[in-house]
Amino acid sequence: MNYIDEIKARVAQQNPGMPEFHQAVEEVLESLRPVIEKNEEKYRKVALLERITTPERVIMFRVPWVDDNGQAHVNNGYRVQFNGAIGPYKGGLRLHPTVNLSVMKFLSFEQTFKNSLTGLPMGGGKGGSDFDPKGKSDQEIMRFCQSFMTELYRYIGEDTDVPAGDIGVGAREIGYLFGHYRRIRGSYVGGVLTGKGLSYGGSLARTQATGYGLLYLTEELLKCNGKSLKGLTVAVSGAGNVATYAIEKAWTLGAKPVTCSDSTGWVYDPDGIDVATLKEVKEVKRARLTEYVKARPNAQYHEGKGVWTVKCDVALPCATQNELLLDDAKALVANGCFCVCEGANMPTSLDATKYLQDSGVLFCPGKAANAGGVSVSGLEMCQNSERRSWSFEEVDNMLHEIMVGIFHNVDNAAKEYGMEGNYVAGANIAGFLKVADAMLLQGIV
Ligand code: NDP
Ligand code: 2IT
Repeated sequence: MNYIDEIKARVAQQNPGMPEFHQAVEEVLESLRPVIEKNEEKYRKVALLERITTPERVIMFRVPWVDDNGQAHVNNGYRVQFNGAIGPYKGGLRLHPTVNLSVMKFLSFEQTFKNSLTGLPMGGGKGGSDFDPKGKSDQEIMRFCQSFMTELYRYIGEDTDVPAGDIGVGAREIGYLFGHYRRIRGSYVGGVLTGKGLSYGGSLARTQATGYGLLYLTEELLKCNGKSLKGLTVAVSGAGNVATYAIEKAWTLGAKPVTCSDSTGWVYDPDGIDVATLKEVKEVKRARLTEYVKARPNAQYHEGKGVWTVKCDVALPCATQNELLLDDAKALVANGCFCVCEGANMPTSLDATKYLQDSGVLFCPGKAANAGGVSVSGLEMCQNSERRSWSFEEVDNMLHEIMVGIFHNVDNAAKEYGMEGNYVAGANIAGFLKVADAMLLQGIV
């Protein structure tokens, strides 16, 4: 059997019942065929693919907490430290009822290649819990975060593993996590978390970074394909951190974002999504999107799925994994969509990705397109080590430069391996080569 098929079988056998992890590994390994063919003997000898598909460490722990009525609850806590070859493990924490070991492994595996693409010295990690923050009071969120950190603190550190936000973890949660870490460590280690508040070591532009970065990369991709964002209609899914700032930057770059969605429904606003209303509903009130349409009489609210049935030129999935399936891809193509860039991690299923690529849609995978968030996290770490802070404009300019750089790195890797325009292959190959090189140089570890 060839090396790639052997590893795919190995991953399937060793990780039963983990479909998201299998999906992520499949996507990466399939892209690597030409690279592995060239180097098979060298990689086999040092079990490189076995090691790169096996996390260095998986930490699982109990998270007990007490609700406002005095009732105790228990959730599962995770941190997967997937690959530390090029820097301290780095990646977000997700709080969502769908979190399980498969989701944690897929996210930390993807993060390894994403972080490599940023050009910054960061390894891949991810963590979180199946705790559902919806409907919880601030006090309940705080107690949960403190209990979670009581276990996690032993495994993290500014040179070891640096968590940040992801779904369900924003400024409020990072604040509670940081406060508790500082208390139990008895030491102020600013660089142990990123996405911190501006008053205690956070970086300007981190909040905006993933959404803005997604648009910077999309703009560059379109430019290099003889197109421009100006005047285009954009469909966005999600209504959280990534979606909100993607919508904001789409407007700035001359496009018109017309949709957003959450886990219960989606909104079509023919006048374009109003960013101030969206922020008021989601960031301030933490309410449902039904509140958005109350403030915008021309907008329509639809229950359930369906955001990809809207006529658009560009689609930006910014909610969660496997939210853009084959039928959605068909609807997008039928409606004339010619560009899909992933703001979320693995939002597009494998068959949908193939359909989009075969239909000539410009498709950029999340590990390149949403790398702006972790890039500015890397810049936050730099500022923390230097004990200084850069202006919004300085960070935003660096973010722009990094995203343009990522696009060209990905584009060039695809060209070099004879797959021009296949940005999935380009991203996987470019991300892989740096990590693989570091692993080869560091011996069997
Ligand atoms: P948020 O928690 O801020 O927002 C998530 C959004 O997605 C919400 O609108 C949420 O709706 C919706 N959503 C979440 N889970 C589901 C689900 N199972 N089905 C339908 N809708 C869902 O998270 P972020 O914006 O930070 O993250 C969005 C995506 O971007 C994730 O894939 C994340 O991994 C990725 N990402 C995030 C980065 C960051 O810096 N934050 C960086 C790079 C990638 P509801 O509120 O109703 O649950
Ligand atoms: O998926 C991601 O890249 C993130 N959630 C951001 C991770 C980070 O460390 O900023």
